[in-house]
Amino acid sequence: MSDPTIKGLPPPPTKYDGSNFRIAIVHARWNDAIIKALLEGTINKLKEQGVKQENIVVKSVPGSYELPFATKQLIEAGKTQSANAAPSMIASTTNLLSLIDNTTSQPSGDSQKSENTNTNTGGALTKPFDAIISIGCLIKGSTMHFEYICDAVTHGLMRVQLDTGTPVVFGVLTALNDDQALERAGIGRTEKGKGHNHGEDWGLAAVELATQNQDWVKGVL
Ligand code: RBF
Repeated sequence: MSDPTIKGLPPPPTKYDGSNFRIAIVHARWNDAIIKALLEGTINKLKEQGVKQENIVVKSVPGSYELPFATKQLIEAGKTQSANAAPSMIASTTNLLSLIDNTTSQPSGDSQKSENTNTNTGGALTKPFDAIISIGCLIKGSTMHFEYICDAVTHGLMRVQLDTGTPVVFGVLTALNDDQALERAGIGRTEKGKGHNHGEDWGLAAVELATQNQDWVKGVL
């Protein structure tokens, strides 16, 4: 019998509903096989919690060092996109009101139909991101590079979430060797087995934080 372990993330206290969330994922491309597995685990878990494919935006950067900047820019881009989409929503509301007005005065014509076109492409949400998951895999080499990048990325991502108010999930593996990284991506090749894909935990964390933050920003506890 294998030893029981106290480590790891227990199941969430409640089943969260991600169906109305817009989630961004930004991943580094260094250590590609590991990143691919982590990305798959993350997306699978997001979908399992109801997040729709069209509301998951995936972007990539070369390495983990680029993650804090890209994470911040994506959060800001989501907010800008949302603000730009707002006028067309106001316009459609106005059109709806004029439709009500017109029921008493004149029949609706073709011109109104064209004004009511939904500019929200493919039904995907255009609101700001509810959470963002930053994925990378750092593997220690023979120089101090690893230590410096780990430190910078960790602090950078923490700063981004505190500065922007958008939850940032820390999806960065900091492994001392290849096997540690492979096992944490669920594709281990050692006798201990394949390990656990931590991307799944990151998908869960994103929906949980997005749900809780929705209340917190409204002053609801
Ligand atoms: N990026 C990673 O995401 N994981 C790594 O393990 C990694 N190791 C690196 C090792 C060296 C010696 C160098 C020069 C870069 C490494 N990078 C790694 C890339 C780094 O995050 C970044 O993309 C580049 O430094 C360009 O800013």
